[in-house]
Amino acid sequence: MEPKADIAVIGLAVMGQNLILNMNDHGFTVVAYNRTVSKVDEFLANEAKGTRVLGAHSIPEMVSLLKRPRRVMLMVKAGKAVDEFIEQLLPHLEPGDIIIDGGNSLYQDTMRRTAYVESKGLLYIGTGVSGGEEGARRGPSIMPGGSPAAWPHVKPIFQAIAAKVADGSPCCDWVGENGAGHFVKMTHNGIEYGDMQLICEAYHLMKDGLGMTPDEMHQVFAEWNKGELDSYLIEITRDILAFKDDDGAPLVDKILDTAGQKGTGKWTVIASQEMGIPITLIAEAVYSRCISAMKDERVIASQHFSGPKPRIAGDRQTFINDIRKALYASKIISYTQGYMLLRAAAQEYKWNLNYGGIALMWRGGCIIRSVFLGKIKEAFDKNPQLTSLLLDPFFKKEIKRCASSWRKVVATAVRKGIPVPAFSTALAFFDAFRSERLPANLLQAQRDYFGAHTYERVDKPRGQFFHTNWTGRGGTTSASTYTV
Ligand code: 2AM
Repeated sequence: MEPKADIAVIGLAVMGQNLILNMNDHGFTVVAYNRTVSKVDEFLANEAKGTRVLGAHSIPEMVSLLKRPRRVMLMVKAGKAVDEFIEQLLPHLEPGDIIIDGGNSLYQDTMRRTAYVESKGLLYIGTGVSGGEEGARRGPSIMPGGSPAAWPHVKPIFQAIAAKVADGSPCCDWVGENGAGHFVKMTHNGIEYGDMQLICEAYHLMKDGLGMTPDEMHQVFAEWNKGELDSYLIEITRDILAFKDDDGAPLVDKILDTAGQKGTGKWTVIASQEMGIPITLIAEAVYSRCISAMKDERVIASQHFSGPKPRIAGDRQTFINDIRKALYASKIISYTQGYMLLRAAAQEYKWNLNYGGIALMWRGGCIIRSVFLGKIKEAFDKNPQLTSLLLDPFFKKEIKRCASSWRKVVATAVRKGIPVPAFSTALAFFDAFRSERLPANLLQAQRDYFGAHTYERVDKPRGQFFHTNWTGRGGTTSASTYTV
């Protein structure tokens, strides 16, 4: 019998199962396989009952069911499970076959695996898949990178199952070579951390500063979701605030204030440190989760220190509007920083990233999907060489429109003792970025004073380095210049 399956999916956790059902809905024949083989039969007897999905009980059986070139997608835990499956698959596949990793793998791992699998004559794709369970089932955002020759064979499946924007464009396109897809997915997750933290700071200000109830805040988020902040995360926040526990009280108030994390935010910050890119807002978002997790220490500290009374005087609606603008301006900064990171990575790894295309992939299906990303797409469509989102005429105008509210919110929060690390770091970044002159002249003097690290001068051409014997005691020898 001719093999008839279009693709195999290994890994029957919720994301894998939902992707299989989504592929099935779009007319593809999928073979399902899992390390714990009993899950294959369970899946066929339950969720996949009545579908075209085939089950395999071994890798050779799975491979025998696939059309050529064979497409095998891993939806397993990131890390060693991916390497183990690659090793198990290689003896059963042939040159030209394609291994796809759809998990949240670290981009450096994907770079290594692409080179390794290509060295065996096969093709490799590492792809971000975002949208959670619901996205995987109804249309995720898919961000594939790896071996370019693999893309034409995977494109029809991925673009069929991906989310679509209003004009029908799929939220999936080729990102770039080796680790580019996973790098873009990682950056997406970092931005997601930032978006969530910004919403939490707005909530904190409304709750403690304005003394609002969850129902009142529900109304505010419902209103915000009709304007420039229209997005999935604002929408779910609206719904969370209205959700009642069994006793009729708001559930959100009963949830312990300690945040978890799985590491993609941290990876984004590590990458930014390695590349010297200030993604300050994402970094604050990661650290805010860390502070939240120090619950026991916070409880003790709260008994030692009191702060100002948090209640904010003045017209409530006016301040709510100020918070909305502060959130919006901070969000513009966060995406500006995220795109700076993408640009630096493209340069470092020689990826030809399509920045407007990335905004389109994030426009629908994924957790950060929003109307705002449509505006980012427009900005890069108008000017693909745009170096900073802030310099796009639309975003420039928006930042200017929001600036005074943004300052008012940050200043008020500081006076009232309400922590707003993401709002305030965004504002500090903006003020630094728009400064022709920063105090780093003094910093360079300090470095030269204690370490003879040399400095450049404002009255001499760039690239000439000077050393001063600041104390009269040191020598005239400078340390060789280096950058960190
Ligand atoms: P399992 O059902 O056999 O545990 C999410 O955890 C998915 O990744 C599941 O399909 C799980 O398979 C798989 N998985 C996790 N760790 C694995 C490993 N070390 N090797 C193979 N599959 C693994």
